[in-house]
Amino acid sequence: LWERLSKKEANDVETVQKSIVHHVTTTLARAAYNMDNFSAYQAVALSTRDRLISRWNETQGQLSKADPKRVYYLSLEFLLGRSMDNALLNMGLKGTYGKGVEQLGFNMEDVIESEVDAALGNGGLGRLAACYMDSLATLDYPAWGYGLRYNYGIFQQRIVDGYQTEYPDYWLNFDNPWELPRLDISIQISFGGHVQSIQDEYGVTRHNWIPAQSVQAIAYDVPIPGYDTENCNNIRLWRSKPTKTFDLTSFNEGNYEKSVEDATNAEKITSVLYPNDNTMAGKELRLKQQYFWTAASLHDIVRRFKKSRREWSDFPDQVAIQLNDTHPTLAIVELQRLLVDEEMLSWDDAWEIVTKTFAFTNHTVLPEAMEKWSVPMFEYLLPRHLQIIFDINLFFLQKVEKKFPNDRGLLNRMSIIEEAQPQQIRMAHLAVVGSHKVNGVAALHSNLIKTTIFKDFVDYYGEDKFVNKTNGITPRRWLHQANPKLSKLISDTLGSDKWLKDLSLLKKLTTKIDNAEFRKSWMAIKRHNKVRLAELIKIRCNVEVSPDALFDVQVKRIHEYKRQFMNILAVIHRYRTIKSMTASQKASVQPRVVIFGGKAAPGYYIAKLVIKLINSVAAVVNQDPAVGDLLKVVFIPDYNVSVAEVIVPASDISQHISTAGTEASGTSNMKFVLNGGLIIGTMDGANIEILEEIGEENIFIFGCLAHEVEDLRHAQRYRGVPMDPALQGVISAIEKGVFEDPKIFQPLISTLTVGKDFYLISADFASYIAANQAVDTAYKNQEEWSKKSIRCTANMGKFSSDRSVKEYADDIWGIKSYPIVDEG
Ligand code: DL6
Repeated sequence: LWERLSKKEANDVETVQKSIVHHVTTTLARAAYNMDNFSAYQAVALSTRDRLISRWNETQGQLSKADPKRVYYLSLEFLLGRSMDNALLNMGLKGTYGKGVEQLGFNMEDVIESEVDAALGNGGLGRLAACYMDSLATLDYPAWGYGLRYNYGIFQQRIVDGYQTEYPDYWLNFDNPWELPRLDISIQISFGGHVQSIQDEYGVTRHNWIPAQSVQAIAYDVPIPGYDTENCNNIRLWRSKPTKTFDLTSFNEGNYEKSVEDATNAEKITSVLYPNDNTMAGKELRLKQQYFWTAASLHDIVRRFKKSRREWSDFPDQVAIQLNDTHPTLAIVELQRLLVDEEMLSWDDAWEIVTKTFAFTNHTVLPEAMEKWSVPMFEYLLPRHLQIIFDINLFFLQKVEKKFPNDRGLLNRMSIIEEAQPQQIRMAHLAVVGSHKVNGVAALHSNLIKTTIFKDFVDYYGEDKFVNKTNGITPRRWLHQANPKLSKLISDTLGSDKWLKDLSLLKKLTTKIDNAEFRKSWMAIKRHNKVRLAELIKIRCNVEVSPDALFDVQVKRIHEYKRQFMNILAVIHRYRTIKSMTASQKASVQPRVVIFGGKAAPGYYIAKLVIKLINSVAAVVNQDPAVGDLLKVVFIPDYNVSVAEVIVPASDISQHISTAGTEASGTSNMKFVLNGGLIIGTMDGANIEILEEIGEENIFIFGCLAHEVEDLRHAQRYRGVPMDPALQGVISAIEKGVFEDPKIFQPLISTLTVGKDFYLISADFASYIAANQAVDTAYKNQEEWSKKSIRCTANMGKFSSDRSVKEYADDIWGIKSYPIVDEG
């Protein structure tokens, strides 16, 4: 039906209402008068999905015919958040649906808020993938994402007695209208067993993998509409199911329980997202997930390629595959296996195709995040793949040896196999060796990887293989949707909403900086957003905060390197300072609300203690009459994309304070600044490029530089540099029991003991306190602050994910836009 709707009809309020009511009465089997917000959401979602499907079909149909080169973005995480508002916006139907829904007696905002987040990711890496999918679709690039359809997304966080507790996120409870199950697309994925080696008729040794078990991968497609275009791309998520013949033997032998148990094991593969961010869990099930996903995706990609009946040597001209971190690195090995074992190509021909096809994005230099797999475990699950990895390594090291003879140390360092007990496979090395380009995600980070973890590889391959692609964010979600009032003011001021597709146009806002009326409107919107956040804080934390105070935000995963610990220590310092003041001194204190949010990996003890400390400090500070509204501290539980959409537009200042050299890029820094929030941060990740764009007078920078870190660590370890005196005072207060039983926090405090302060909290503490004071002083001058705020937004053009994906497309993937013609 929808296929045949003309554009005019599709945009007609009455037609929209009919389709909503149709879904209520048929798909949902409810009476139209008996709708609550949630069923209204379901019906609107189903109606929206009809239109998405029509675009999806048109796009994929036209692309199948034209068969341009496509990019496949392999990511174990897609942190999409809510879909409805975004889908309506991108398809240009927001106004029509808004009217239709209101006329049916519902408030569109309530309907939108009934949607649960699709939270199939941990943090920055997964959200980046979601932003990139939005930009790829918007720029008409032929692109598909591939990932896993977890039954459980990132856990839900509740705070009980100040501690984080985790609850399962069974997000599929009410069906997911944003996915299209493709039950007919089923791929068999095998594990275990052994390898048979035989000589073929030409005397060539062929390897035959005889697996021990197999499961099915079932496809679920998530349409991704571009903004202001007919194009609709796809994310294909795989779900594991038992094969039809799954363990029929056990069943036939009367061992019913065993056959059911094995079936459950098959389902387990895509059951849950691993909740670690920047740490490696090393679990067998995780390796199974990675192989299951990469093998299913490659099978699908190869099947599509084969339809065109081209030569194998054309494969890299038709297919680009981007590895989002090392998680999908097995795809390199799987493609080599398919080409050599199944398509009978020679090793060298196959390897040339493989290395021209793949490119790899590195997202971290933290040693604990580097993926390694134990050789025995790997061999048990993937015996043939292990052989291939050893062969890739052998041929690679032979070439290294040829270029740099007699350097055993170098061979050891570069080897894909680490000689430990047991041996380990270094996935990052495999990803570098199997890709034609390797990129970091911000300028500093891309330089760091060249001088640290991949230094030997740069010496071997040369500089050209290692490039930078600074991250970006989609302005559609992170300004237009999250901050509708600011978006409207910008469009009204610039005379159009073209900036949503060309963020550099924001620059023209600078001409308005001296316009007092404009600044007033600008700041009124910020205040409106702060009122909204204050309401959320009241509901979630039961704390009243004043929207007139300075809102200071740190929301991100809780990690030692991100230094939420340093933030709360500085808050304690502020608290003690206020307590020591006379009434007249207090009168000049800038009131501040310090807002934290973020999840800690469930097994990350120290990170969880940081959450506890924040909540213990909040409990004391928030009810201390000597402090009143001068300082409030809140920890907003269960931070996710939807909560971020409320927090980001409401911040005055946000904290991006990682130890220099540890945060690869950061992307929330970009979101805050785009929304006119100033930032306080270290010279780390994308902070540096933000500074370059907005000017050093509009950002609060402190702390040591990346190249100073090693010396500082060395000095504190071997020269016993004493702890910063202000920090010492703060620690003493905790130890005296000002915030609950000090024994609780002892493990946390001992991370600061001289010689152990790996993240250099003590070294940076004085400059951090000074930077926070500078924020207070600057905020008091609201005129100047509003100018800074406008300058921030105006200069953020570079950080659109449209710019990022275009760079990837031009410099790495070699793909072109393919606009879909509206034949409706
Ligand atoms: O590139 C996206 C994002 C960066 O902005 C963060 O700085 C970085 O920490 C994050 N890295 C990871 C790596 N984890 N793994 N696996 O999430 O990537």
